Amino acid sequence: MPVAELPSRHPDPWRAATRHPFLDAVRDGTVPAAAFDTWLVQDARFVSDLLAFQARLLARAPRPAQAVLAGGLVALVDELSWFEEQAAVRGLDLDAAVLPVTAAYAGLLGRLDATDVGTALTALWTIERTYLDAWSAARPGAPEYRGFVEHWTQPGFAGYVAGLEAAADGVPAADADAVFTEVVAAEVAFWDMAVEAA
Ligand code: HMH
Repeated sequence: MPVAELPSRHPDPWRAATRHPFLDAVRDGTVPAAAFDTWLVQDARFVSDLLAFQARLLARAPRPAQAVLAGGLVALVDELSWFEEQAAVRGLDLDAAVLPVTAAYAGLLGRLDATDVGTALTALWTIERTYLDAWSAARPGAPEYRGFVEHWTQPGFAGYVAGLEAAADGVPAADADAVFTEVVAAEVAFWDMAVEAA
């Protein structure tokens, strides 16, 4: 089954992860700055965890998946620099305590190391496709958050997600539905954290 079929196989979890009240509030400008900042600091931590996971995945990836994974690693390093700039502008401490939802997501990434490579690639595609669709729903974004919405809806990001899709489709996954729903649930919990921080 192509991974692109997964969202329509699990429409309710998919909608919960990609049409979340947090993104509605980013679009409408009703998200409190403190809640956004809490989310931003945790997301920087997630990206750091994702970079480490993806580096481990590259080490065991089949030849056709290597280029997209390596390109994604460079993009994640740049993303961490971008988070540091945003944190400096907003006066945020990126070394703040890791919240339980962020630690739980890191645990999921760690468990993916022990899965077959097709399952791990399906998970990575799900992580990025969820994020792309969620931010796309926040377009154009309230003026104070527009830069973030534009950052996470750039054409280059969509192209990267398409490359991950091809990589995931190139390797069979033991249980694509199970890993898809587990990742989507982690994404919902991550957005919920931002709303709870309000
Ligand atoms: C929670 N999921 C979450 N944060 C991100 N930055 C991405 C996906 C995309 O890398």
